[in-house]
Amino acid sequence: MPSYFLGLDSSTQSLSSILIDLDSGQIQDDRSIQFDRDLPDYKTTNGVYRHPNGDVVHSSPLLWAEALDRLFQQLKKDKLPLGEILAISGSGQQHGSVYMTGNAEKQFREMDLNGSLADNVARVLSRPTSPVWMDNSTSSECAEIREALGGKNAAVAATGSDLFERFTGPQIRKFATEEPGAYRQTGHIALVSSFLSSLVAGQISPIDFGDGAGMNLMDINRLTWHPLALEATAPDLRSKLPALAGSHTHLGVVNPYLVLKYGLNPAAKAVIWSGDNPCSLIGTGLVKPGMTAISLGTSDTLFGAMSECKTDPRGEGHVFGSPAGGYMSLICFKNGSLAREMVKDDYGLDWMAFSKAIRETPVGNDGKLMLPWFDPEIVPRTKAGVHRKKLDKDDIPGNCRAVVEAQMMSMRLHSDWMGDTPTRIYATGGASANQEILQIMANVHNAPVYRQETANGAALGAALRAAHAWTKDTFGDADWEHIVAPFTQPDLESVFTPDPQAVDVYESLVKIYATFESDNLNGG
Ligand code: XUL
Repeated sequence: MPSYFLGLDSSTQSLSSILIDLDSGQIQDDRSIQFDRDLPDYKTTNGVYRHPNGDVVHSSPLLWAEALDRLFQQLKKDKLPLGEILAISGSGQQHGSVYMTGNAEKQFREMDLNGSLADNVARVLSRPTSPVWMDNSTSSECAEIREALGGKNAAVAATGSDLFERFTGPQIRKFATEEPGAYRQTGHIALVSSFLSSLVAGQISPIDFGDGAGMNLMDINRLTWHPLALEATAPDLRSKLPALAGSHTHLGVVNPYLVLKYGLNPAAKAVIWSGDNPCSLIGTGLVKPGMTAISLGTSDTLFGAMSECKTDPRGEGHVFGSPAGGYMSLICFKNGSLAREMVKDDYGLDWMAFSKAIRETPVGNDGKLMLPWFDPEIVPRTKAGVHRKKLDKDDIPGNCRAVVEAQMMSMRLHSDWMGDTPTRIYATGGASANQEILQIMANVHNAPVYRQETANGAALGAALRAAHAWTKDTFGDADWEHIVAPFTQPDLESVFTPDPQAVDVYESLVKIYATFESDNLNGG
């Protein structure tokens, strides 16, 4: 008897789903809807609306809701066994926030079947758009909350991270200050993950410890809302936030709206959603401390499970709750696929030509370097600006190699606080399909890189979380390693092994890169 679990991932540019069968250990279906391409009426560019000054970046909760309808329509049309799914969970781009009136709870419990999901959501939005993780417009709010918490170190100790522009607390403060009327009208604030979790569950969903830690509002040690952080952020904030809950929490059965419209199993469990990075941690099989993964998405992230809460003394990295219990460390580099795509598009290349350019250039690029800060960068924190050293802007292959080498060297430099150098790296995310990028990753980090069957580790992680929560609920216990193992075995045919000569080249180059970076950060 198959046992089906569905994982969804609402990321910056797409909504993906993965259907797994826990019995056979197989992925049954893996698909995506691209926001710009498949829902053009929303007029997004790379999934977002960017203010001309570049700092304000929003997206649309209606778009996310409509994508969910579209996806279920496709799954139904393609006759996937929706009526047999035992549990559903999901993953959302982190930090983004959705603002709804006090009527949202009633609306979600009694959804209008004649309207789409987006129609139902439109009735309860108190803010038409949602700031997302790419938004960089809250520096003054960050400074104010940081000061109220007692400075950077105190903020890191309290919430697991220094104040960051994209984190939800500073975003809420900005909204409350700039639009106090609309803020007062807001009865519920959700994260992208808890918003979509609410739609699937047909009730206001709690926020899980993984995604909750990306708000600068959660006490990272106690896993409760942090009273001082709430007070420093906005008035009456506690009453607008849902409960915090463990990532295994199930919220009852799925929304009858989805059962009636798409034929979902009425007994399927709706399991709380989490952030895309905590879900990718599970989707790459990192349920025990000591392994590192790199996700190459719109942003690049480097993360690993930790047994205890160890924070970054420089305040660049983050600690989030791990869905497998304990904690995870994470560093987020904003100029991930964003920067690779900029270089590719600037020179009118496709990905084949981009890869060919890398193959045809020497390891270390003859010392040609780039600081690829096409957008304001998160790590290291700096304004937008692409800087080149010994590298001509017209040197097309040189620029292709330089952007990837820079990304990998930056990851290596800024992840040293996590402890031991990795002995194995698991790669996921769209760009993990690119062999040239993974070979540079292996050489710069001097560790073998393993690639998995699906590049969509976040959706897989969500499906595995659903399977884990259902198993725990049904049998009283569930072993994480047992659940993830069949799905997260790396593809042994595609291991990228470090080349000793290349490792030597990067050993020296990374020092030169570090100086180039710090000179630029210091205005040099
Ligand atoms: C993590 C971060 C991004 C988003 C987008 O802190 O900002 O990785 O989760 O995927």
